[in-house]
Amino acid sequence: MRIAFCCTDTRAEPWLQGLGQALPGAVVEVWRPGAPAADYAVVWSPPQQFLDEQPGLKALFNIGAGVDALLRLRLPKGARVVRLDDAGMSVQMAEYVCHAVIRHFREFDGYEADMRAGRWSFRKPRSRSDFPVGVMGLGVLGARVARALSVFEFPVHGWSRTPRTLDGVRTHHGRAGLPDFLSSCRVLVNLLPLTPDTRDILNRDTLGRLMPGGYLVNVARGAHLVEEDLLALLDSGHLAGATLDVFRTEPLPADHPFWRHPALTLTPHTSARTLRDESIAQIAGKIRALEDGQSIAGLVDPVRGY
Ligand code: NDP
Ligand code: OXD
Repeated sequence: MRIAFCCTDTRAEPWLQGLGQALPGAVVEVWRPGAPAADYAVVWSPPQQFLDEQPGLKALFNIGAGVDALLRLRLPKGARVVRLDDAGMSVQMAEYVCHAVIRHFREFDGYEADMRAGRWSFRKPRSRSDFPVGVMGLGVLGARVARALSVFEFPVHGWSRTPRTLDGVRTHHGRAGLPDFLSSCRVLVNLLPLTPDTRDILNRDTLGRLMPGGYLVNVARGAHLVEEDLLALLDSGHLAGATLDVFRTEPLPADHPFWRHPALTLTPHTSARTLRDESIAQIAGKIRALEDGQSIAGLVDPVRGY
């Protein structure tokens, strides 16, 4: 069995070693133009030429959860597309989002500024019931985040494409359920995949439906958010702030207005990192299952886009 590794911005050596150990007998190598075609591929942002040279590929394993960039390419016919299915990401996402929501709710930025100014001053406790949180996307990551938030006793709402049930979460679904979902929330967390249906979904109209003093946490993709609309809603005071991990252009350009906005907290696309050992174990397990004719989780439907 041949496994081609074709991942931009990723050090190949430890992946080759890990996959080789997990799949004894497999030839695992970094793709070079003109190399023999592979049975399986492990990819992140591969060039089109790589895909064009893989006529017999059985499956493409994306070493991230989001496949929006991969689905923009022309894929080899008959190859299954498989995304990372948690592999240690959901706990990271739960940490990141709970941290962002609690930091805002408890006004820790204000306490930090007071501490730096040598000021001992209390803020009035705020009520959780005034801070309902909505999670857009109730998949592997969104469901974990919604459950984690409910442990802190925030009222939690969730929105998905099809109906979902989650203990402790009031769920809504479909375009018809969106207005009611949004108007029930003060804090909005985005964990949707980027598809033609969800591009630009965080805009003046949708964010404008949040309760006054709303707060956004975008940890999915930059192209979900219409950046000028966020700035306008912050400037009008309808939104109190946002924590953003993803951007339309990454790295965020040096002259981008987000860098200097006082109501924004920014991180460099790091809310849930790909963990190499967990990912190798998951991919190797799925290759073994496919070779044995078994079904696997994490298969992407290219028509649906996730
Ligand atoms: P899943 O595929 O498991 O879940 C997707 C969820 O979104 C599902 O609940 C799905 O609904 C819902 N959804 C999809 N389309 C729509 C729509 N049109 N309307 C309403 N709901 C919709 O994905 P994951 O949870 O694993 O990952 C989510 C995204 O997080 C990834 O696609 C990626 O972009 C991003 N991500 C970001 C990272 C970072 O570091 N910033 C790291 C990892 C992922 P249904 O349940 O009905 O199918
Ligand atoms: C992912 C990501 O999709 O890193 O996994 O954003």
